[in-house]
Amino acid sequence: MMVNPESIPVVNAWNEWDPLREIVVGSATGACFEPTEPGNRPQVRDGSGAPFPKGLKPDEAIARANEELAGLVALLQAQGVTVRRPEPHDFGRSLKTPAFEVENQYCSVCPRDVMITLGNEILEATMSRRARYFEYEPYRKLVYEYWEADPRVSWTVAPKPTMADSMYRKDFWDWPMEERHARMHAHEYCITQDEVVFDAADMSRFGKDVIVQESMTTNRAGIRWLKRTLEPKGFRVHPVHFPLDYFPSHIDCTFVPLRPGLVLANPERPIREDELPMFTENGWKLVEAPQPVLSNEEMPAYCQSSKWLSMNVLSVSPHTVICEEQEKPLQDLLSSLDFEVLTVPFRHVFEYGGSLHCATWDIRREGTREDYFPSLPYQPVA
Ligand code: DAV
Repeated sequence: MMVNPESIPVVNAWNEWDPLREIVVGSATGACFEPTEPGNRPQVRDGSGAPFPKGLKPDEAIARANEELAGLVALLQAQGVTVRRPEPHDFGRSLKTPAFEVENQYCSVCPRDVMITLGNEILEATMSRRARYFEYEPYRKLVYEYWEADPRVSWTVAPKPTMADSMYRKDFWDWPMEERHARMHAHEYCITQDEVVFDAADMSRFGKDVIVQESMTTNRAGIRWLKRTLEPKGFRVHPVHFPLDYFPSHIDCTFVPLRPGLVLANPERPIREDELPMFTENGWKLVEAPQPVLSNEEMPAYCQSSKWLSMNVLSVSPHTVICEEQEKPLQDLLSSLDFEVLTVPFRHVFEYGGSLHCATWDIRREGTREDYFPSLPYQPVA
């Protein structure tokens, strides 16, 4: 295979902000409601206590989300970005493994949750929920294509956990709020520490450094696996925590880097005090996101994510950010920070748990691995 060694590798993304060349945008086709399982207890948001729907999403809900996803595709293409889409997948099919059964799967709206590009490597996460066990499948054809196209591309699949009952802390969902507050520094959530568990969306890339949030979807064993897998390849992996988030899942509504030296931070979820100096002592500034336009109560009834989907923005370059169309306060803040702000309607995608960052997986950005944290204490592999 002939590859120009001077060219950007087919898979190349070292951070969240370098100029974007190629990206995967999710699809709502075939999506189902997420089933209740030990790692997830979906609830209808209207407070009615109505049972959460099961099975395939209605055609209209899928069409509305697909229309907005198509709008994002068009916007990215107009910016000169190559856009790829997942393969169709039968999410309505039940799963049965030696350790668990689940009545249906979920969707391919949020490739970010399962797939991550770390430099020239594609990494498939373990995932943390039964209904998402096979969620890598809609992306495998693309992975093979990229892997075949350029010998500089590597591909790693994390060990699949059993997702047996023993992997979960069953009573987690019933803890009263006072107990959650009391336990907030223990960082014990619905998954135990017995197996390696992580979702890709708990990671955020800063060149040589990758931060990983400990959460309902990523445990300490998962972070140890990431450290031991990535550090020999020249990355440094840093666990991070946001103690006031009692239901943490995925870092991209909490701590969002926009360009070298600047992070968009969730004002209700400050980073743990001892984890802040890594940023401040290396010249990084945290700017607080404004309150979202919708309150948690006003989010779509079947959406399981918080109002902070507002800050789930997608960077096209260190100067250009895509923001949800109605999030005017955030758009104004970004403009005041000298970003060109592009907007796209995306409210109907919220029902699937994500916004612009969640619904994408960047394959290729310009740039190389940089060290944005030159003054870091030595951290041996844990
Ligand atoms: O704030 O609810 C949602 C992230 C979804 N992938 C939140 C995090």
